[in-house]
Amino acid sequence: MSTPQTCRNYINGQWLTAVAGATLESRNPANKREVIATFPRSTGTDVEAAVVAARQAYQIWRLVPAPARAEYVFKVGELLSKYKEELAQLICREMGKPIAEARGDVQEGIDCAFYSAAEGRRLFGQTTPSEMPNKFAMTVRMPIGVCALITPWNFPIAIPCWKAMPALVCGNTVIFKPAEDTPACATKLVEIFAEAGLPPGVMNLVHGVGEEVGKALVAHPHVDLVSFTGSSETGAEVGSICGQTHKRVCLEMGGKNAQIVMEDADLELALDGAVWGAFGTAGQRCTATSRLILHQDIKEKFTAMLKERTSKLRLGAGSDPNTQVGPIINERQLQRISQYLDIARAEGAKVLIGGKIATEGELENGYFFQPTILDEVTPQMRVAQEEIFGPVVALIKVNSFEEAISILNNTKYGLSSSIYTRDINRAFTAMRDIEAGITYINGPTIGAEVHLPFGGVKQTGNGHREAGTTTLDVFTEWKTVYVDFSGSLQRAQIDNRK
Ligand code: UN1
Repeated sequence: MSTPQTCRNYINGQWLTAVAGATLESRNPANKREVIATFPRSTGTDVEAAVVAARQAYQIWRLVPAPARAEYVFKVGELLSKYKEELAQLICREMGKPIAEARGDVQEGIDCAFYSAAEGRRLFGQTTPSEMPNKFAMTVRMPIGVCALITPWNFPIAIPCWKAMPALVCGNTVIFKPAEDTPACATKLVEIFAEAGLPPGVMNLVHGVGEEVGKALVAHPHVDLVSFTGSSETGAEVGSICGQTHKRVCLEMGGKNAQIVMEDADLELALDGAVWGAFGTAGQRCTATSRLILHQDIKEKFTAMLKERTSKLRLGAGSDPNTQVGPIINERQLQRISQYLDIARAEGAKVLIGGKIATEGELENGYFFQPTILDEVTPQMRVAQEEIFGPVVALIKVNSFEEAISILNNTKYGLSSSIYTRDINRAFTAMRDIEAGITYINGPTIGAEVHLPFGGVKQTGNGHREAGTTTLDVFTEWKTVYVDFSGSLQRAQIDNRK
């Protein structure tokens, strides 16, 4: 066990302890005795200092040409590549995901850096003809100001990158509030931004508890935008506080993603997708497959195949290259998953495999939950409606394609979705009729790429899309500019009409 790392806040280019001095610690979820890091339990005073720094820096940063701003982000991408292995090992120890997935988490950050940096030389606006002669009209993107980025622990590098990189290229300054479970990952990431040479105050980091630091940031009158990824419950609070002052807010929240397997599907392929979608990252992705909607003709066969494959999954610490399913992030989440199993049993679902906290051998030292399949689930059950965020998948039997789509849509969420079929007509009909921000045809519900829009419909989000070019609409405001070069007053809607 190595010595715990001491994390600090990063405000106005300086590494600082919290003014009130209290600290918290993060632990290895595969070995709860191992403290990974201590970090400041910041208060409103630290938030205030970060907001002042970010506001001041904004007045300079917004005037740096976008291609020059983007060069810093490009440099961050290079440094992320340099430190990829070190970061992946840290993710493994602090968040718990298997090492290959941890490398993927960093890779997503690298991809996002190069994609966002290239946008610095575009940030396209529009020109549009005016209705008046000798008048020019254009629409340009303007930065918004100080952005608070509140991020979860499940992608401790990728998700902060999705937010911070486009925010900075667009000319905003940033205050990053990472999840309490992954402060060391966040600190290393901000060290990299600092090493890239960003001017003081452009990127700030404030550690602490969501209820304290997150809330103070969201409510602060000089924070102009909040970008939040997390639970729907917290997202609703964030949204309502922002609503009081019409603060810009981008919310990415829960999912209850389903994979449909039709009777004509390639079952081996659908099986690979289901196992990866449901149990990858131990089901702790907002895009995780938590429902499998199976056509009655293949239900029995597919269920047997799934059970067999699930029984062979190797649970363990993420640092072990043989591990396929890592730990659950903390005790609270582990208990939450366990409670959903009690609910499932009480509702009449059948636990086909798994269903318990795993404690065999070394697993006892961490927070592990057995990969679990719930059978005989009906669409109204809570386990078919609520996000569990663990390695638990619910099987629902259907008689037809139409029923499959209707059950898939029957939740308050709408993030990711998937259908396995060889029928092109059904594939396109599904693409049209599924109510979700993302639909995969013959692929699992996880695995979004950074250069495409990411987000969901219904209660998954509030209409925004991160990633892709759509993220620019989150981090900029449109300004419409009219230039009248006629030298006289031209009255729109009046002087050009008889
Ligand atoms: C999340 O779980 O919040 O599509 C993001 C995926 C990943 C991102 C997941 N690229 O599964």
